[in-house]
Amino acid sequence: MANQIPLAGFTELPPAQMCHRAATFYADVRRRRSVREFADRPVPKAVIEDCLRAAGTAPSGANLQPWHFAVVGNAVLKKRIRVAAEAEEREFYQQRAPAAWLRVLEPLGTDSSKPFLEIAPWLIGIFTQRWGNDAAGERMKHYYAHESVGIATGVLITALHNAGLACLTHTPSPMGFLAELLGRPENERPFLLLVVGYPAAGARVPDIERKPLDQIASFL
Ligand code: IYR
Repeated sequence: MANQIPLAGFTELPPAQMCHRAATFYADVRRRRSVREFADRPVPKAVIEDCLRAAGTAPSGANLQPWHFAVVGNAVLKKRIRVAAEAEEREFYQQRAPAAWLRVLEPLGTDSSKPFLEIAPWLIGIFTQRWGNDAAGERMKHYYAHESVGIATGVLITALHNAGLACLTHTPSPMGFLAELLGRPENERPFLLLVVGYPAAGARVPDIERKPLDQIASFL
């Protein structure tokens, strides 16, 4: 059994405060929207670093922490990513996407043009490490790698929103070009590209709704 230490840092709240905090948190996160129109204003690197630290606290299979965040602020690299992503997206919208897929995307008003990849100050390429190396240098499978990276990404998105930033979970498909442009090793697969910054002045978003509680949960 691993060395066990006392659970430090857990704080139980009185019920009234617990209710208040749960309601306040919901009221805050429900304001989050995926944004596709970004301002070109800079965002301090230290904020991104702390949000990534928060993401790195996510639970993961066997605590193997099978994620890598490749952060891009460099204009030349952002341009390369835009060019490569738009090439894939043109293929997607013009040929690859089945009609049913295009139909559900219609309300979002997306197309193959992705100027935000150059305009937003930060792009975060999120990668899943499907395997790693153990202490002896042997290849070691990462369990629940995809689930773990999904959870960490959710923490990251929430941390960015909490810091007063907007983001977009962007999934140019296929994303193989990202691993290549960002020089990631062969044990990693791109999970998604998170576009981060301030919304453009007057940014607009699709008029969409979230399912109410009784449609997303059941109490048995
Ligand atoms: N990757 C494309 C298409 C797209 C797919 C889904 I699923 C979305 O929720 C949004 C877009 C694009 O980024 O335009």
